[in-house]
Amino acid sequence: MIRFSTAGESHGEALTALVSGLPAGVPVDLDFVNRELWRRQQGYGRGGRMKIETDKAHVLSGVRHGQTIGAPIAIEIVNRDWKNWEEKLPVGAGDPAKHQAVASPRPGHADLAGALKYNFPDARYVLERASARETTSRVAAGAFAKLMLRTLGIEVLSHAIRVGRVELERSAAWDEIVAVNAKDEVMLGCVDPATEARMKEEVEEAARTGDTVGGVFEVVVHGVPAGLGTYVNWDERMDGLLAMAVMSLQAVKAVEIGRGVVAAETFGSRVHDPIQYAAEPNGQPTRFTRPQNNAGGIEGGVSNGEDIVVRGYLKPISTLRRPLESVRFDTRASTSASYERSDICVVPAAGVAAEAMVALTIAGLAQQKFGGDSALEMQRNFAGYIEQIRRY
Ligand code: EPS
Repeated sequence: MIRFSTAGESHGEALTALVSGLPAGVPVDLDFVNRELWRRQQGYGRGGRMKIETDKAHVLSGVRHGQTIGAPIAIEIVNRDWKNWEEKLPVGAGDPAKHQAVASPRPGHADLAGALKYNFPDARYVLERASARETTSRVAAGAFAKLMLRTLGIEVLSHAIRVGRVELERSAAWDEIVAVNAKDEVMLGCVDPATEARMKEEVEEAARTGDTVGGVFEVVVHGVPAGLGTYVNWDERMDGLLAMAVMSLQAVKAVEIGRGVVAAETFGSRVHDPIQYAAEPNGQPTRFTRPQNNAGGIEGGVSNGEDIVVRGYLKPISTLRRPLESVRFDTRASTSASYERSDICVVPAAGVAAEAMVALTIAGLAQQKFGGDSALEMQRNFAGYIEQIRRY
């Protein structure tokens, strides 16, 4: 089983991730891991914090001579901002006068619910852990899941479908998604330049008015064979597992598999993907194919061999430069919500974090199905199954 957990606070010394269950012998490309961390920091509308941080993975265990050794992988990503917080957030008792209270909770953030739950006098410790900075750890862990999936020829990428009112009004081909993610300058991660320019205007409007803007990202998994996940038990269905993985990301408020939302408004005859059996034009062997992929590659909680498509719907970031009404924790007096700094739009960054969650989920299902303590054993089991499908 692949397991992972994260620890760390937004302004603490470091963020960490612990990943276990990957087979031994997976080649580890640290430049790839660090590029994933870089990608999470990009996008038009990111906040001031991204100018301070250059997230880099410091691998402490589980990797030797450039390969996994089957042992738990511990990763540390140092917070450069820590030097400004050492006295404000000490591990020891420190000087209470230096505590930097978050005096009035932000509507939409975990501030109020968290302070009530953990009995904190203000929201400082809440935001330290609730912050989306935690997704740095998830991206580091997800990069290792991607490296394992790569040995099976499976890839995971994302792109932006919507920013505020602006939507990509066509589907994106896999090659376009690869190309937009290969860029060294990230705008909003949309495959269509004209749509991306309009998305940028949406962010600019939010920036001008002290506001924030949400949107929709789409994660695509390419190269997954039919048969991962199962319908036999509710908690083993791939769509349910992916929904939880993506919904657990900060600011994600809805998850869609394939065209699930449109499907609810459409007749069945127009939604379901007809089944064909043909050779592909590129000379691939004859196989079951679909002229469209509204199901997003999953039927009955099982992958069906098409690309897996998961969309995440992001609410706008809850820290506003023109804050909403709130109440002081200490006096209960009406005031504005706290503001230090904030992102305006995080759609492409959230897409990268969702890729990590999807990669970890798919890697877990692949590990369950194909098993293997070494990459060699897993690849052999995988190849045997692919051959079985081919001969079906
Ligand atoms: C984030 C770092 C944070 C925020 C953001 C995500 O940095 P700071 O709080 O120091 O500005 O930019 O966090 C939130 C959106 C949030 O609500 O807390 C990051 O690295 O992604």
